Amino acid sequence: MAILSIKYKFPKNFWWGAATSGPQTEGRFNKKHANVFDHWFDIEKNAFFNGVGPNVASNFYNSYKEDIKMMADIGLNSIRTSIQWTRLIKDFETAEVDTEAVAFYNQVIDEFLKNKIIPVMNLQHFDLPVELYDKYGGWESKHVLDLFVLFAEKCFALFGDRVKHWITFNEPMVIVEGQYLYKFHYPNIVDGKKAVQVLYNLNLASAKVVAAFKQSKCAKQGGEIGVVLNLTPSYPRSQAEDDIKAAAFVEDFFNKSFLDPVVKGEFTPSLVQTLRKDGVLWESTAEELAIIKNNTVDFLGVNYYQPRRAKSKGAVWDKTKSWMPDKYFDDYELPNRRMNPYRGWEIYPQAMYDIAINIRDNYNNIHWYISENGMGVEGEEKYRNADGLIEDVYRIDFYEEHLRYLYKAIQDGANCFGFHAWTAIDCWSWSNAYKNRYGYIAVDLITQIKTIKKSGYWIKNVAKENGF
Ligand code: BGP
Repeated sequence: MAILSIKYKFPKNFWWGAATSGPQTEGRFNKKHANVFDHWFDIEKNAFFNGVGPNVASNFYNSYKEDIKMMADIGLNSIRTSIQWTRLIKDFETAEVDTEAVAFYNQVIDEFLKNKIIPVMNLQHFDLPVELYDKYGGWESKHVLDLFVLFAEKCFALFGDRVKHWITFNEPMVIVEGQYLYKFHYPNIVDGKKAVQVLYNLNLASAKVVAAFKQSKCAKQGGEIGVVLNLTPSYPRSQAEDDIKAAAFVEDFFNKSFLDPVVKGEFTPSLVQTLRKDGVLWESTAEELAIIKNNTVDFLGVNYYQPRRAKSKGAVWDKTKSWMPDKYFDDYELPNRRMNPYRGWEIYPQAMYDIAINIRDNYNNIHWYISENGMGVEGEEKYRNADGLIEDVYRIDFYEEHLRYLYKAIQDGANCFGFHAWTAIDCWSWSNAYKNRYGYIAVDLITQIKTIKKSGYWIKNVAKENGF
């Protein structure tokens, strides 16, 4: 028998895991409040692929024991999910908890530990309680930031004895883009000035949660807190000066706007300058900026799916239009780019290396991990073979290609401690619902029967060998 040698061996204790979130898995069973997506589904079912909403999701509320066991069966040693604000908290103003929800999350955490899986708990994954939007304007309101801190403190106190890795926000920039710029999160507002204020407020919220965490027993016992950012590098169309300038703005606005404050405690000077010149800079106080300065994160999670490419503005920006970041760039489509046609995203594994080297060279080589990477594919049933196995070799290839670049970056000194796939078990994907499947494990929506795909057996081996 041929002995396969391991060509890409990863550092000791590497995290081989996967990410998901409460609102995308649990289902709304026994949940007393609605988040913005629950509410959007309640009022506009057609906004969701095939009219499928978050009510059942992948039924994790009822099947968490079996689901976690399956995650352990495919060798995963760490899982990120989220605690839903709309489930845990009964009264948002006082942070009085719902006791059934506390029992649920306790059982989930204990189940992870029993299965030797490190639980990584995120506090916010696009699931703002809708009543806080209706009452106060959600993230536009600094009062809501303080209510979020109360919720976070409850989580640290209740679960911090067992959960040692916390995340303040998943992809805060996507909240800005989805809710305030490009209409893919309820309430689908288009308002550049508000977007900029929310961008600032989310940074402040994250820093305030970090400050609260530092006071917690969990932090004193060695627990850590981070944030998950979607760092999609911005490549210019060409080396022409105006293309480089356009890409630099995209980098400032979509990446550095969070990366700089969370790691360095300060906003990017060139971004501040542009926003001030345009009269849209956020309102801030010296006290708030000091909170941001003094409460940077312990570690970073990086979600990477696709690169962003930018070119200089083709048409002159209409000055009568209200402010949008798009004033400074046009999106650029690379000719003959490799595509994932189902999701409409370019595939560009090399970016893994670029992200890692940027963190190494410009962000103090902070320790970080890939917190999401994955390939969403529609109609995977057609890949099911006679034995009932979905042969998702395209997913295995996708992961191996990305991991090779990550490996090279680690060889070159990147401080990366793990790789989380999106996702372990096919889950509900916002307005795309169950269109594209991402999991190592398939879910049948009618029966809720779950089966391991070929990629699930692949990752099991990778985790066992700590490489491939
Ligand atoms: C990330 C989100 C996830 C997940 C993933 C897949 O941006 O953090 O929640 O949804 O993208 O993307 P999509 O669901 O849009 O296909």
